[in-house]
Amino acid sequence: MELKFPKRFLWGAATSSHQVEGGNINDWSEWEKKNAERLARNASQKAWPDFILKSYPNPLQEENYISGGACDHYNRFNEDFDIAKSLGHNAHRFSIEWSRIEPEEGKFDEKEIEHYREVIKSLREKGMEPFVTLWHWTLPLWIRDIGGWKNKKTIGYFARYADKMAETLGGEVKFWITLNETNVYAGHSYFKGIWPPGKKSLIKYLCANHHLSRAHIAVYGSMKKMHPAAQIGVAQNMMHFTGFGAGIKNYVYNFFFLNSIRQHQDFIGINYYKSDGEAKEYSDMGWPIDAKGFSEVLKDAGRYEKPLYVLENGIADAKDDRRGNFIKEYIKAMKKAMDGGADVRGYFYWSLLDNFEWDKGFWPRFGLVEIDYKNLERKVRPSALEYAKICKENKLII
Ligand code: IFM
Repeated sequence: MELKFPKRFLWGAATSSHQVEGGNINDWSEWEKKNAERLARNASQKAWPDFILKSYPNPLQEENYISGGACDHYNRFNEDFDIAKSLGHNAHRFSIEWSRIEPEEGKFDEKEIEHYREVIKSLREKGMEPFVTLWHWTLPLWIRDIGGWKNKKTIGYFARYADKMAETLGGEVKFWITLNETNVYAGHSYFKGIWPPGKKSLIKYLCANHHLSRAHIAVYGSMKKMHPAAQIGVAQNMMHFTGFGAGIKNYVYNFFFLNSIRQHQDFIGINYYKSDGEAKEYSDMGWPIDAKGFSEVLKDAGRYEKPLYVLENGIADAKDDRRGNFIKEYIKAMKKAMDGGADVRGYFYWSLLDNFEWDKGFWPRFGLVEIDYKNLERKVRPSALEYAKICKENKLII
C-alpha cells in the first residue's frame, strides 16, 4: 500500500546549536565542566550493554559529558547539508546560538550573524527550507549571571536579541521557532533541578514558565510587525498519556504552555518521542517505541486550527536496528492523523547527526548520520536511506 503525502510536504531533519556546533561558551558548557565527573561516577552505578560501553565516548568516561568540539558542525555545515540534500530533504531545522550572537550584554557579534547568514544561504542553495530556532536551551553567561529565565529582565533581553535576528536575517527566513520545549526545559532545570542552573524550586519553575511565555508573545508581536509574512511558533514537547490522570497530564504537559500563547502563533510545532505506557521495544535510552499515541496527539493538536509541523521525532539507536522501522511506523501514524483531519505540513527527524544529548552526553545515538567522535568522520546509516526514499518519493510504501 502507498501512503501519499500532499505536494510541497516538508521532509527534513533537525539539530540544535549546542548539540552539534562545538566550541560554544554558555551556561551549559560551564555546567558540564563542573558536573562531568559526577555524571560519569553516577553512570558507573548502572548496568550498561556491551555495545554502549564499547562506543566512544561511553557513559563511564568524563569526556562523554563535555560538549567540547561536538560534531564541529559550526565549520562543517556545508558538508552536512550536502548529506541532507543527498538524502532528499527539502527542509532543515537548526538553532542560532544566542551566546555567540551576543556574548556580552548589548554587544552583537557581526561575524557570528554573518555565519548564520551563510548557514541559511547554504540551505537555500541546496533547496532546503530553513526552520530557525532562536532558543534551544542554552544561555549566554551574562544571562545566566542574572538568573536566566527566572529573572523577568530576560524577557526584554531575549526580545532584543530576537529583534536583531529578525532585522538581520528576517528577509531570508520564513519559519521561526522562538523557543524549544519550554516544558522539558523548565521541568529539568527548575522542577527537578537536574539541569543548569540546578535550582529546584516550584516558585522558580512557575516564574521561568511565565517569563518564557511572555518572551514568546513579545517576540511574536515585534517580528510580525517587521515581517508580516513570517510564520512563527514554538516547538512543544508532547507525550501521549494513558491510564489514571491522563486527562490532567495531557492538559498540563501538552497544552498549558500552548494555551498561554494561543493567539500568538502561526503554526503548532510538535516534538514527539513517546507515550507514558509500556511497549514491546525500547530505544537505547529506555524510551518506549510505540507510534500509536502519535496520531492521537496530532489529532488533539488540531484544536488550535493551525498548521502543524512535527519539528522533532527520533530514536537513540546506536546499532541502527530499530530506526528504519521507527521512522516508518511514526510516519504511518502521522498519515493516519492527517487522514483524520490533522493539517500536518512537515516532518523533521531528530536528528540529522549524532550529537550531544545534554546531561546524558554523547553516548545516545540519534543521528541519521553516525559521527565517529575520534576523527569526526560522517557515515550515513542504513535507516537514513530508508527515510530518504520516503522524502524523495513523497510517499511511504508499506
Ligand atoms: O536532544 C533533544 C533535543 O534537544 C530536544 N528534544 C528532545 C531531543 C532528544 O532528547
